[in-house]
Amino acid sequence: MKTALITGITGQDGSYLAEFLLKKKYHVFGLERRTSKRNRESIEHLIDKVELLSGDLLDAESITRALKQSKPDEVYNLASQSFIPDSWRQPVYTGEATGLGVTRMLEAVREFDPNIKFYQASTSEMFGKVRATPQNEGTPFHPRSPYGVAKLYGHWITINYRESYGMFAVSGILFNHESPRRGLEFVTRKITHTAAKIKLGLAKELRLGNTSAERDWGFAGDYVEAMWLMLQQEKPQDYVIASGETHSVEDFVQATFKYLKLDPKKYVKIDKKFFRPAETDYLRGDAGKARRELGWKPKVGFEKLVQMMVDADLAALSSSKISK
Ligand code: NAP
Ligand code: G4F
Repeated sequence: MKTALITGITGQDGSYLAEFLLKKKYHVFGLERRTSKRNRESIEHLIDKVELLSGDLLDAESITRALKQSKPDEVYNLASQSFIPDSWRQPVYTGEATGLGVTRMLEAVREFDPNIKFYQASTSEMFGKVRATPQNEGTPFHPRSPYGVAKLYGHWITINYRESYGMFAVSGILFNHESPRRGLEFVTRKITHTAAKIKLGLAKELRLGNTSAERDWGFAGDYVEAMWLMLQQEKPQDYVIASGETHSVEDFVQATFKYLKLDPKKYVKIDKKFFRPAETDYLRGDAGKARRELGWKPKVGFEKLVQMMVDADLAALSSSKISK
């Protein structure tokens, strides 16, 4: 039986990855922050199946303690301050958690057991103001947010530990991936959740920022498999994981409202408050290397993703409406 330690287990990807690894018969440990309000909604159904350890990427000792307690074969470093607008409001904190946090993880792994395989959650936000389309592993980076800059540091320090110490440390450069467990502040879930509320008479409008921005969206459940596959290879390498399709935020709105048989013109308002100081206008990934070498490809397409998220929001909101 293999053992894995997942940082960020309470997040969207952490919960899907924990489920995936449990199906593969892993012993799963998760690093969880002590926060004023416990955030276990996405892993409530897994609480008896995983072991939660207290820790924070800002606290090196807590990471070392978690490694000693779990003795993992594989570490998946998914924890980060991942909401881009907050990275302008808290740039130093974002650098600490999303950037330096990776070094704390790598250094703790190196000192405890350098044979542990390490996965770093890199991101398409590192491409930012894109220099070529589609973006692949060779495309130059130009991050457009403090978050993107911090992630780029995490990306390069992972490569540096691989090259300096021969560690099996890899980065998955994942393009946007969504699900019914996506945080409500991210645009896809904000759209499906608010539109479902409108449908049920619980909201009157949906306020959005830049609806011209274009993203390469996939389903989180498909993308966690790629993380695992990267750690099963002979050689440590970085991979782009993407759907290869681009849609605008406006397309996402249209697909959601069409599915709910609502007219978006009646409800969607543009609000300057949600525009960013600098924007990543367009992303489209080329996951050809992952397809060839990992045998990975996405299963859930754009329309299916939208419908899955809308259905889940409608069901959850309807049941909470009934219980009130
Ligand atoms: P998410 O839902 O925002 O989850 C982030 C997780 O990190 C949460 O469990 C959070 O814990 C934890 N965390 C935050 N700060 C921490 C700290 N200082 N110490 C320990 N844990 C901390 O993110 P996600 O969508 O699952 O994404 C997973 C990872 O992939 C992130 O690193 C993200 O930046 C990256 N990524 C995501 C996407 C995407 O489209 N989803 C694409 C590329 C890369 P709490 O519950 O305590 O807040
Ligand atoms: O859903 P978003 O907040 O995702 P964003 O900024 O692309 O970041 C996500 O994907 C990255 C991978 O590329 C991850 F690394 C990162 O951790 C995160 O998971 O915004 C998507 C687009 C942006 O262009 C934004 O300006 O939607 C636009 N948008 C328009 N109105 C909005 C809104 N975004 C949000 N969050 N809220 C709005 O009201």
